[in-house]
Amino acid sequence: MEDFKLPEDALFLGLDSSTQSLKATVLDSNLNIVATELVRFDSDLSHYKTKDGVYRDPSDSGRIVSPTIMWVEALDLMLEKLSKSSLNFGKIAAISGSGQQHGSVYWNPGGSAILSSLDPEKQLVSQLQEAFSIKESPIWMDNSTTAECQEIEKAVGGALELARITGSRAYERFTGPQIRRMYKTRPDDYENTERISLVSSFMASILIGAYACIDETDGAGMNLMDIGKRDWSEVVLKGTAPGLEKKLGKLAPAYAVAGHIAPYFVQRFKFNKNCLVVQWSGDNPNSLAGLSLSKPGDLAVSLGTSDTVFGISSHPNPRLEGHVFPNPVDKEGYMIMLVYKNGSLTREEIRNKYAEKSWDTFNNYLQKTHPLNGGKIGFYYKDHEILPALPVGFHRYVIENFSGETLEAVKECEVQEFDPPSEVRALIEGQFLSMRGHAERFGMPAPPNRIIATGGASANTAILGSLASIFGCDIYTVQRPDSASLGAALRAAHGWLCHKKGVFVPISGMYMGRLENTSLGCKLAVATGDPELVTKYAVLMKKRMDIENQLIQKLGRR
Ligand code: ADP
Ligand code: XUL
Repeated sequence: MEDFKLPEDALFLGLDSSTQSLKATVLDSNLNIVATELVRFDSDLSHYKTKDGVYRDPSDSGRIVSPTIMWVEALDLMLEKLSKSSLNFGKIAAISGSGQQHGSVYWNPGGSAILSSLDPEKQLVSQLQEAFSIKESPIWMDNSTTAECQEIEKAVGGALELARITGSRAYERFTGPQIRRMYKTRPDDYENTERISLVSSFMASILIGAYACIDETDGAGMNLMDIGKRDWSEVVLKGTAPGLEKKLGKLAPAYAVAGHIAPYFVQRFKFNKNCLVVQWSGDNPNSLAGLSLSKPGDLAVSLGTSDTVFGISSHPNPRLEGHVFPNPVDKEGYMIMLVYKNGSLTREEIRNKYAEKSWDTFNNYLQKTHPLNGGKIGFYYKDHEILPALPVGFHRYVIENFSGETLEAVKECEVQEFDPPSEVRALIEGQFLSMRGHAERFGMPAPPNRIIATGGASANTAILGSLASIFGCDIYTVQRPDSASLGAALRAAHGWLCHKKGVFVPISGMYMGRLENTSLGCKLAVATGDPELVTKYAVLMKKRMDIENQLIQKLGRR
């Protein structure tokens, strides 16, 4: 135990550059939260005129981007906010971070020189304006690269082969297809790109004043890395774009040190010059760390802008559905994950349309309607969905004669709309039935030992109640719903320790035997529901998956 002790007055900073905001969590050496901070893109940086942190192409091309420089200005603002609090930057021993996965940044040939000569008298935003070869970063919500996905899959021998190599078949939002699209549609800009970063390695690059490596975990969200070798896959790079390896730089494990903090931050904010920057990683991998997910029977459900379901596995089996990434805090292990695009923003849309724009009314509707919703089920896609790949549209059905016992003699009938309370229940039940159906199909534990819920909507216990009834297990939450920045702070401490020891040390050593006395401790939020209801939900889930298959046949993109 003693071996894993962190220096008594040291602090560890975790940042999370997510879709809608930049968040910060600071942990002390006992792994307790001592400070948090938030910069919201839409409201705190309203001059960028983003909606939900993004620009959506009105032409229905599926192109969704964010202004790269906005993420830089968010860092300026975050550090200013933190410096006005009582936080002592000089005590921060290490920083790490989390970035929305898949989003990419394109540096022009001057980028590296700008990074290494930042003037502490000026804000970052004014100095990095000219550092990028394209000014708008494609992000995880983008859906414009179906042709490139097909081309890459074809080049490597099919979707399953690509999944076997990289952990996922080609997905529109993954960085490889995005890069291929840039190479095809903007060849000069591609040529003029010196380096490509992910959101995670981009933010780390600013902090170290040089290009940071892409970490192996977030790197697996690109459709470019061989997950077995944890290195770029030659065959996939070749099928994506020429000259790519040089632009990507090297990969590094998530627990490695990216570098010391740049002199800019030492001079401007009084950071200690020995402060380490530990590799940044993706938001879902950081949440896995922050939720201290270490048992194969446990699942995490993140209800953020996207909804994700993830767990750990030692021998994953990549399939046509779902993703496999290296575990960011375990040298040999993997994380497995399902991702939905229609998460919180779709819940907000239904809340605004049917529940007086109020979570209280939304919850009231959820509580006053009956589980199984009298056989009313809905598919709500405000944005093109990923799982399964279906276009924008709402589809509602009533399952006639549905008792929950059997699917014999039942028949679905498509309808235009439900009453408002039933809309709310159909949305929530639909989202969680889909998660349960796909999780079981992907080989995730069924039922899970427990679910740890996180993300903005995990603050809502009415929503968590439905999650418990549908999955048939207890639902836990951590102290705060932003587990990604918490996980990043924990990984900062982990990376610091690995660096000090000169070898990889298991992260659990840092909190073993005292998890509940730290801010990582989970608490029970909702207990398992009625087992009879769980069985009935299994029947409804089967029906839902059947209808989903019909929708895929009718409307699916590929
Ligand atoms: P991200 O990290 O992806 O930017 P967050 O995890 O911060 O997103 O989640 C933000 C979302 O949380 C908001 O879009 C909002 O809809 C949702 N949210 C916040 N509070 C509640 C609540 N009480 N009930 C349901 N959803 C909520
Ligand atoms: C994961 C995914 C999203 C983003 C944004 O594959 O696309 O969860 O990480 O949160």
